[in-house]
Amino acid sequence: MASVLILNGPNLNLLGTREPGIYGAQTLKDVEALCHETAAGLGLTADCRQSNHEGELLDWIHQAGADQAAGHLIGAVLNAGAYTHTSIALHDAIKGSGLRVIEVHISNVHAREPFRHHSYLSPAAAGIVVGFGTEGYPLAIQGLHRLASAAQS
Ligand code: CA2
Repeated sequence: MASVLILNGPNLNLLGTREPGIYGAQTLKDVEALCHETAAGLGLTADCRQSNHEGELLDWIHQAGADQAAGHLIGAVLNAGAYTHTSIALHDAIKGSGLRVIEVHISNVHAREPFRHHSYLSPAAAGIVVGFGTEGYPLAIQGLHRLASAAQS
């Protein structure tokens, strides 16, 4: 069975513990359960990971590119947190690995501080889901599945 990789970056382990007005009340565990359920409905398994370390995210993206090329993975849903706005390294990893990535943000970053308006990842992403709260994750998995299926046919 093919899988979908769900990557969450820095501070997303704090979901549901603070700032519910911005990020909602669901914990990361709740979000991951939603991803497992969505993936199962599409005949996929979800591999959910979170890291506060840029290098670990880079390593996972590199490996995922190889897994996608081998046909084991349809791509990744990536909420890179604040690295979205700072990391040329993540941009280069997505491009260099060939990984199909849907960029997700729980909040509508464009309605927030100006420093959140620019993403280094968007030009490398296959799609973007922003501002749907944690429902953005199932939406991104569904969109990724459709893109991957279309690429096969
Ligand atoms: O809206 C999103 O999903 C973000 O990627 C979340 C990042 C933020 O830096 C991006 O600009 C937008 C922050 C994740 C931190 O999450 C927390 C959750 C609860 C309490 C504190 C932080």
